[in-house]
Amino acid sequence: MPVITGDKEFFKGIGQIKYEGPQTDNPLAYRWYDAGKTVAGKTMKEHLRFAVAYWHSFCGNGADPFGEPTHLYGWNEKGDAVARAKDKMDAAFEFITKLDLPFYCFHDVDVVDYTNDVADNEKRLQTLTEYARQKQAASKVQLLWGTANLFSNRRYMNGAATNPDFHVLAHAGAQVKAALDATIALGGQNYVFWGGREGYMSLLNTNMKREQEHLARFLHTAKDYARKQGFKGVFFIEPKPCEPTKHQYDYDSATVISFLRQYDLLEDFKLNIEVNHATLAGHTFTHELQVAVDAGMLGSMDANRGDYQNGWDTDQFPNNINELVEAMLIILEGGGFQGGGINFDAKIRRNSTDPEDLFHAHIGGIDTFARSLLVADTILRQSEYKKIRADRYASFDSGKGAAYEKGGLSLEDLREYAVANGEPKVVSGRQEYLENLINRYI
Ligand code: XUL
Ligand code: CO
Repeated sequence: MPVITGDKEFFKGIGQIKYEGPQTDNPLAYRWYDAGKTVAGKTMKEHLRFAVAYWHSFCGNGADPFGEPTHLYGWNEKGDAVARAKDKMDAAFEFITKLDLPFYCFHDVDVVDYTNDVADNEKRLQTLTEYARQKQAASKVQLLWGTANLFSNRRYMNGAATNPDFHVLAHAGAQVKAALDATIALGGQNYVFWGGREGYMSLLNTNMKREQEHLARFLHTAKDYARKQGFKGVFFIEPKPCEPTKHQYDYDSATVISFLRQYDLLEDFKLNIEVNHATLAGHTFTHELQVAVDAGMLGSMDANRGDYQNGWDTDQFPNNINELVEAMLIILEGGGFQGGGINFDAKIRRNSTDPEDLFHAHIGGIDTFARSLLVADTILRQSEYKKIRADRYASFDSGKGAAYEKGGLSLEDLREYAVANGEPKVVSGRQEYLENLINRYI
């Protein structure tokens, strides 16, 4: 049931979004997302764990570096900072409950405006945390993860945890403490670190080794505090190679995993993989997912898509069924998310100005994921997809190949085998066959 506060309805004329099936003509209904439907042993709701991102949907206003706001929705307009923040939260919970989604995610500064006064900010966030607690109780919506925005304030222009000035780092610590307190008070299931300013613009003024050591120390300090407060959730690092900083330390999945290993953080931290960050790193989204799954580190996902013709983080809503089927294959085979879910870190375009556009964007993304889940599950159950890949490695399943895998062959043994068996056969990788197989099941 939608949660609407008093006579304040922000999305007038839009009721509860329901599953109506693929045949419906209703653009404000789900065609594929049937929350209670069981797929591969779990409901769709349990697999996908959708979350709405507070920052894009309730703080973004359509402004870009060249133009003023275009999204004039009427929340966050009247009264002081706390009154405006409550208004915005009313809008958020109305929206999330109309979509019937289980989760939301926020940065501290999304919830309520921050000033430069640490104690004032803490007070404001506590007030809104209490308000959110009531909203959560009334709606059953939960917090998937919280985070602190350590990149917008000008004090972070040279980094937060990696700032060369300890005084700035201390402010980052204060902010993370308050954001952790809020996350814990709201029963948040996870906590995210995205290091948009943790990196460098020029090595000429940067001691990279020292900055990375400071980053690790900061993560340990934050983690120790949260554990002391009883936080049982997972910490996520969200890799991104650049933007806003020229080079960011959390470059991609592989880089982050080796950083966590080097600094003894593997036990508490996993990855939050974002589609458009993967492509900025020169990878496919599926590459980043597979690296995370193979390391047992797939925590969560920030869902969006980039633009094929330009090179920045456009954060568009996901709508590509082929790409998401390939992603869902990896997620399903990998056993799903560890702690996290699918957070729509995506924004409607500057010229999508109707409140309804926010619904169309989310419904489209949700349905594309739900449909991809169904297709991926069918491929895994009914097709020869897994067998074809397994068969490619069959020469390692027995005989000398198996002995080699176990470490039982020397370089001389390899030479002997090569000489005894002559030239290997030419064997196809069958890529086009597999691509067609995916399309066949869509
Ligand atoms: C920025 C980004 C962030 C993080 C949270 O590219 O993805 O919104 O998800 O700080
Ligand atoms: Co993100």
